Amino acid sequence: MFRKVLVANRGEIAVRVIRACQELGVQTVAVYSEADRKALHVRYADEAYCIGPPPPNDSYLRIDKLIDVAIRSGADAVHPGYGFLAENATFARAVAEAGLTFVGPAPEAIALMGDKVAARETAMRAGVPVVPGTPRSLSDEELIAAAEEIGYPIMVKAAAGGGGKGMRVVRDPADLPAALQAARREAKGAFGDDRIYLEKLIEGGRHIEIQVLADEYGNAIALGERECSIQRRHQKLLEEAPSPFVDEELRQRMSETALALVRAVDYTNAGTVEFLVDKDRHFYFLEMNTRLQVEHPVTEMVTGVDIVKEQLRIASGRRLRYRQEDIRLKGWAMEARITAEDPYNNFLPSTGTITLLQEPTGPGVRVESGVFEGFEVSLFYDPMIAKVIAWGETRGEALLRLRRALQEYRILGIKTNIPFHRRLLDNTNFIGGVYDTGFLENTPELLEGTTQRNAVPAAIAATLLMHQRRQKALVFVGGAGGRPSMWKIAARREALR
Ligand code: MV4
Repeated sequence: MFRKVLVANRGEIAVRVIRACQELGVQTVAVYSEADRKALHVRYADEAYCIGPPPPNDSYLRIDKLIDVAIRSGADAVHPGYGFLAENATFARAVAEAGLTFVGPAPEAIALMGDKVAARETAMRAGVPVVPGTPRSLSDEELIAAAEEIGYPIMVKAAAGGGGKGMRVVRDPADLPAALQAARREAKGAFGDDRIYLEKLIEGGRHIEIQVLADEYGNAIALGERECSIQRRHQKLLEEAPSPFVDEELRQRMSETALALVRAVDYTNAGTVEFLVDKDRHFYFLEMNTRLQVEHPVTEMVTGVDIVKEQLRIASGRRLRYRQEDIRLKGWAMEARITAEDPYNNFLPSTGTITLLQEPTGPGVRVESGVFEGFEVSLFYDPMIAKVIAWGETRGEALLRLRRALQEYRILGIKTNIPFHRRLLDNTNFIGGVYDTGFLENTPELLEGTTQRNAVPAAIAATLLMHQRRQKALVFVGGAGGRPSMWKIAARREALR
């Protein structure tokens, strides 16, 4: 096992990786930008190095700085987390060239799956069902001819895209030429690669992904599926494991298919094979993510496998601790991504100091958070600040626990999407597990603008509470339960004005 690991990330995932290292007796090196000087991952790591000003391009994306700190600190390995450089083959190569171990797959696998056309071709060769479409990227003339074969509606995709970037739907053949040009222009601008390809649009599908783990000795296993269809503009908001749509037979077929792709590319470490599943239960390969995913905890909760520890074990040359027959799904897990965004103002990012933070806990509740009271939420980074995961024996219990947890969660000083999640958990279609990738689009009442209730009293209470704490005066406002109530403090203070 490694002696020391550099975690090339920030926020909740950096904390998550540091925790796994600590449980394995591995020393940890954190890196931070000037905006993250007081961040939780800096506090929890054994060592921490400033790598520059807040903008990611000057800090968390600077391969040279990360490699320099890895060498100076004497780290043996680098864990990239997710986002930033987690799927950057150049970074993975640079880590290896510096004589360290990259905790993830080989650079070749990262590059292959990062090219969505090459990934599709590889999947086809491995016998993995792909959405009917063009076999490779073609010229506009060839694409227009191919579209007639595929049949409309069509999804135009960028080879260097992924995660929904550079995708566009075309329903009318007359719109295709312009759509191809726009897609190429966008792809060239965003990825420096204007190759595009076509697929038949699968409508009303569900985004269901299979978690895989593979060691360097040919042992590859699937850890069940995750349902990730609750997305807004290709940002996942809530995920669950298992999927309410998948039965044991479909799970087996999707898992075997995912493992066929894993074996075809000699994949090692943790990965996720994404599928689109249509209402007739046909599934099609979408993409393969060559990193640890945000939503990995729901799989951990139902399988009992610590995926981050297995990543570190595999990268250090150990064998997987599990065989496929050891994997049993127990219960149900549901994760809500907590973001500093205003769900009543088009999910506009919210910044500011967290003046009050009370995290939920209790039976079956897990919080993965990168923030604390007094933390300054900025616009420099992704708005996701934490995840709440609830486990239950049944989907109903997991849902009720998640609802309870979100009622307990108090975050003041910034706006969060918690009110959105609470409305989602009250939606009858969601409660019934009846939803697909179009769910949010088809349920506008979950997103429509309303003023945030109790926004003003909450702000008063938070300010007073902070003021109160500074004064260290104990103002006890006996409530029925004898507990000081924020509202009573606010009311009393108002009365004293
Ligand atoms: C599709 C699709 C329907 N038909 N491809 C989204 C991101 C990437 N993982 C691939 N994605 C999709 N590809 C075809 N041919 C539907 C999705 C999709 C999606 C599309 C629009 C809005 C939300 C979505 C959520 C998950 C998947």
